[in-house]
Amino acid sequence: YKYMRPKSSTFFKQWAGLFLLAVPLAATAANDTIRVNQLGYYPHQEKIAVTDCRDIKTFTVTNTSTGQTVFSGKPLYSASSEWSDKVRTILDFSPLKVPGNYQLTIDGKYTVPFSISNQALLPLSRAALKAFYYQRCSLPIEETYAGKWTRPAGHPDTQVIIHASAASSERPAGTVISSPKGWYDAGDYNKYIVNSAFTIGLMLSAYQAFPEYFTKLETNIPESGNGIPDLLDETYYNLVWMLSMQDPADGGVYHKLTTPSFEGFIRPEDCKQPRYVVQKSVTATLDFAAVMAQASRLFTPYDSHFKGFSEKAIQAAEKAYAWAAEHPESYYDQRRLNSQFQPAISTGEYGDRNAQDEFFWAATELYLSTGKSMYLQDAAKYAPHQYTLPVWGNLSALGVFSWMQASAQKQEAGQKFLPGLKQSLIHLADSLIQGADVTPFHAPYGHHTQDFFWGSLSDQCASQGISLIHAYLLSKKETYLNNAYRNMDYLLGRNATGYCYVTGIGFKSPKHPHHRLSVSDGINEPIPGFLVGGPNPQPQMGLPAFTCAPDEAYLDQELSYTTNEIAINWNASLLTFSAMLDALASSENGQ
Ligand code: G3I
Ligand code: 9MR
Repeated sequence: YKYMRPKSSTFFKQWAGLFLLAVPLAATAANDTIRVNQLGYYPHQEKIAVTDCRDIKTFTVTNTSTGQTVFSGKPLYSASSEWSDKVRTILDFSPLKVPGNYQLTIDGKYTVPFSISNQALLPLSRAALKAFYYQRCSLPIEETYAGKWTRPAGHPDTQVIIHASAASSERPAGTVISSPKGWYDAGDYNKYIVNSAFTIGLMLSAYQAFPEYFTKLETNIPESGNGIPDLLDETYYNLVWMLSMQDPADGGVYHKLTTPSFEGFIRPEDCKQPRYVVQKSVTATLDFAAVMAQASRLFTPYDSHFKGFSEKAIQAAEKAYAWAAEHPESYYDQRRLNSQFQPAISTGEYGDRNAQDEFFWAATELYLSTGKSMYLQDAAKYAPHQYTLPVWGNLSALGVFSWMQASAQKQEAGQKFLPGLKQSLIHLADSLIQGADVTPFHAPYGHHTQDFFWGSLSDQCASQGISLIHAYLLSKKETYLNNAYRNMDYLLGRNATGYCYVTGIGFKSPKHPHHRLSVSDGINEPIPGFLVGGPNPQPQMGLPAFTCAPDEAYLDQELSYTTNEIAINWNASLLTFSAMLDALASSENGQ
């Protein structure tokens, strides 16, 4: 995972001095003595709060509308942090099951509000999906849908330059192509195929597991009310962009559409740097093939609306797959690229020198959509030996999820590898939940040093949660589902910093994400619905190193891209995690 940083940037110079003066190394606020899920609990859900207070005798829960005390209890257990002398005490109020607004009080001194609701995570699913609308490129973001976060269109991307690394005889360097729409990747304004494909693939994995849920999930976007689930409309906006990233001559797909170096913290409409498409890569091309094949299948029922998209997508997918099979070693290597071509490119790399998982996912989706035996053979050939968490750099889980959703007949075709992968998923689930209920935050995530790295709230915490839900769907073992909820509670506030890590949700949430759209819009509140990367003890160039525990290594600062950026793939994890839990909860409540 290599990337290069530009040597300096004005943004960095402007802010560096100020930052050193103003920033504490670990973030804690006064009023978060008791850590709870700040959004809400389902009636049937286990309900746990955690506090650093010592020697607690009792705690009580009061209904805030009636003033009545409805529950009192004693601590369940205490556990020390693996990295500091902090002792966390676990308070269990699971017997309380009546929807309402409450307040938990410890020894009459400290209090925290929380709620119980039949649709606890519905607002999160909505906000997490809506966030993609705000990331839309080349489009004015309208007040009707965005309220105060309205903005003019930026980055038309109708004049994108073929970079020397991407030159071909039909499209020599400097040729101009049109490649509009799509989502901005993250805090930056570039568009990267690998991450886009992972993002859509994961979102579609939730859709194919719970299609009914998504027919009801409306997010007030321009397409809402057109009879198509908003999730499909939203992903379509990015799929159309992706189609334009394929070279029609040979089927290969450009790795990314990017400025040579990152833009400053300016508004989209003020961005003037030229944008390029760079080298075709095997990973981008396979990810494109996978997601087009998958979308082709899932969009078929709505083909009259999307006017032939399904056919176009499957053709594009097959052509891409053929290119990848002929160029299996065409990895994207930015350092090598820069040693050969001008201008140098220093934006996100999404580098990955192993395409086995991409081959597996693409062959899987192509087989499930076309039934052609050559794809089945390749799926078997590239099938992983083990189940791994879904992350942008390892996509095999997306193939596994699709196999698990396929018809029994198709599953039969995968009998060489599918039973082993299911077993491996269950095995992973068993190891994740092992001992979770005696840890400081009462969750599978958050008590190992390796749980904290760039983007780990998505790539570890939510990915574990999603995997546990799939293990539950496979086995119907309640404990997997229960532990998935625990990771969600961690994301939403029951953790070492007390942050609910999603912008605009909860009483203590990130206010200064590394997000050019949020920083440059002149509005105080960040755009809502985004999951931040989260605690990450790896030092960031130019910032003081963290001296706190890894689970506290988080800064709510615009500069801190290693802990406080937002990204489409992270929001895909958030949405998938939240939507699957909410869909299961609504079926449990008979709604
Ligand atoms: O170090 C961890 C290791 O401890 C852990 O076990 C393992 C699990 O997969 O991951 C390891 O590597 C990390 C890697 O991401 C994999 O997730 C690296 O430390 C970390 O530096 C690397 O970060 C990536 C970052 O770009 C830098 O390349 C993020 O995943 C990736 O999300 C991020 O993506 C950027 C784009 O390049 C540009 N746009 C913004 C976007 C979000 O920050
Ligand atoms: O804003 C960029 C963010 O999207 C990337 O994840 C990150 C790492 O590649 O880089 C950010 O850009 C910074 C650059 O790397 C170094 N100079 C300051 C830039 C803005 O903070």
